[in-house]
Amino acid sequence: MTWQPRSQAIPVVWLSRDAKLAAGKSIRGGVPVCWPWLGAHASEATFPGHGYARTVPWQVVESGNEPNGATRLTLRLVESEKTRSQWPYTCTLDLTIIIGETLRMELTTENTGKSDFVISEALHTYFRISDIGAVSVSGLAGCDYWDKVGGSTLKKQDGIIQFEGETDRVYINTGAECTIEDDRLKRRIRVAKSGSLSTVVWTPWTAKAERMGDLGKPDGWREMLCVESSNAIDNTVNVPPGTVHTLIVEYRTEPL
Ligand code: TA6
Repeated sequence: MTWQPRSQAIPVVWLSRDAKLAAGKSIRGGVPVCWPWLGAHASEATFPGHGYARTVPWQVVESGNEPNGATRLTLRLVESEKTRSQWPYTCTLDLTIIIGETLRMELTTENTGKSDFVISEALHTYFRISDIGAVSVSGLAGCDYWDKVGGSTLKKQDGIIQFEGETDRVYINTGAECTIEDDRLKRRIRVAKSGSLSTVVWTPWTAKAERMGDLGKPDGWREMLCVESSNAIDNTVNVPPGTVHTLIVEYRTEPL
């Protein structure tokens, strides 16, 4: 739900002061696991947005210390009648978190059944920034993206990303590392990834933040920015029987 390496005076992964920690409710902040679909379900309007993984119980299957002193934790999604009713496939979903001066997360889908299935997914990470008007994101110049604000339009990124309003973009066909440049906090956050060909960049801005109501009054939304390593839209992933697919992120900070 948050991450603050010892070298940092404030968290790198943000948690809303109005986050609601209730069973079945997604947490506003941290790293929501969006799986086995990102966004609305393709056909079932009653199924939860961003899949069910982030609102069902997980169990700890392994924990330990890394040689460099980091802590390792592996969680496994617990299947149930409910999950099987929304996802009729035999599979496991594990999340390995290695937390220390860097934060590494490995989201592993294993198809233990007899038929292929297709997933879309994201580690929907909320990063702590000084102010949305003072940061930029580099690394996606030249990439195609679906602009989700006011519909869905395919565009191409020109240079760095700066923010002047609601921004909700799915960059496609890119394995690129992104960097959040934060002049006021004098820090860079590097967002490296593998097993991911999409990156979502999102800020709700004023009106959507008001509607959502859990980003922290009066303008907690200004202190966060989502850069989500994902596989979505053109980059959904087919997982054949007996195979494993892993999406990996690694976050680190650097002084600016
Ligand atoms: O990843 C961006 C997005 O899809 C936005 O459109 C916004 O809905 C955000 O996710 C948060 O979604 P949530 O279901 O957590 O409220």
